[in-house]
Amino acid sequence: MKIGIVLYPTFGGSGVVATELGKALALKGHQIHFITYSQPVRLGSFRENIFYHEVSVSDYPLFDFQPYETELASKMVDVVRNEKLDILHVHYAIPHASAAFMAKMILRSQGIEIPFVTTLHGTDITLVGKDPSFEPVITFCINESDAVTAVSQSLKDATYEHFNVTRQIDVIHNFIAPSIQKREGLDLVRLKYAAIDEPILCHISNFRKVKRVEDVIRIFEKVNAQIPSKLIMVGDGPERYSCEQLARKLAICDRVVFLGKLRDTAHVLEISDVFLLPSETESFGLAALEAMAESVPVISSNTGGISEVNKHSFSGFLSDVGDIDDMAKNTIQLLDKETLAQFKVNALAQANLFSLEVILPQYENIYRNLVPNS
Ligand code: GMT
Repeated sequence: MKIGIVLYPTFGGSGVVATELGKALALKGHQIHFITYSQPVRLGSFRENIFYHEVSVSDYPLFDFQPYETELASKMVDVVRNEKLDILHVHYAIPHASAAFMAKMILRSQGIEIPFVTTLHGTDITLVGKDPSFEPVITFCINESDAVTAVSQSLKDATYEHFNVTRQIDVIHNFIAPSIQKREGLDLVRLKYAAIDEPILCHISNFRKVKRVEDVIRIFEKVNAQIPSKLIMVGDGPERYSCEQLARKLAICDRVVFLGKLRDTAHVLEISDVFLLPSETESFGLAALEAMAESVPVISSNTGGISEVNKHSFSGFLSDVGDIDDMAKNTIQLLDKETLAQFKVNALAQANLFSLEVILPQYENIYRNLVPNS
């Protein structure tokens, strides 16, 4: 099948899922055409069956705001027509599903029928979607999609709750991408960050407000007071500065390392003992799944879809949003040597429920239902 994938190419979870999905489909022999404004972070080097079409936004002086959605729709029309695509799969409702609808209508006027699948990832529904000014467009483009998927049951429920959506939504969870090559000499790498008996706690995100990164620092301060440890913070975003300030104020900055944005976050997870994800809202929590796939148990909030991936008292612990005392208490409990060893095994077992082998066929079924003769 020839599939066009439209995504945000940045460090966000939706872009990671869309890119890894495309790479996995390409390995199975599908021809994949990524359409977006810059090379997706996880795309990597030359691969068979993968093509990338860049949407360039012209800088016309008359416009205060450049019309990305229009340029994207035009690019979709061009790629569908010239590459003879069978289907479009857009990740994120706005502006991708609305641009796909426009492209579909333009192509129909030229005698070409193209179905499009919309995958809802979360912030399009839970945050952006709650801004009433977006509501009519989001409702319309979800209802006009030929198939809609959501990354958790929780997100599916939220979509029905906040929008007048009449079409069926299928839940297809996030999945684990094929793992990276394990590094040699991990113990030596680990020693660069922590003493031999010091646990390493880790957080990876885009440091948006919704991630509650200051909670990460406060949880760590409490844990470190009982069990001397290290905290590795990966990523960057609007809350990074206040987080660094907080670490200084609490006089723990010699125990906290801010690494900034990294492509291969799995290398940090390999040397970590516990992953912290205290988010305000999280439709699924891909970062938690990626941690568990590296045998790292997760201390998280119990919001949104996180409880569909992190199992309380098995792969980690869940607490109410903002309950840093409970999260610190759970982390200390988890750092007991035997408990940690058991939870590491459990975390990997839990992550394996979301393997590519389980999830990929669910997307292929959706495509096949819409393009039966390909
Ligand atoms: O979490 C982010 O800030 C990025 C965001 C995105 O839209 O790219 O991630 C969302 O999609 C991921 C992939 O489906 C989910 O695993 C994340 O939970 C979700 N983020 C939120 O709901 C905050």
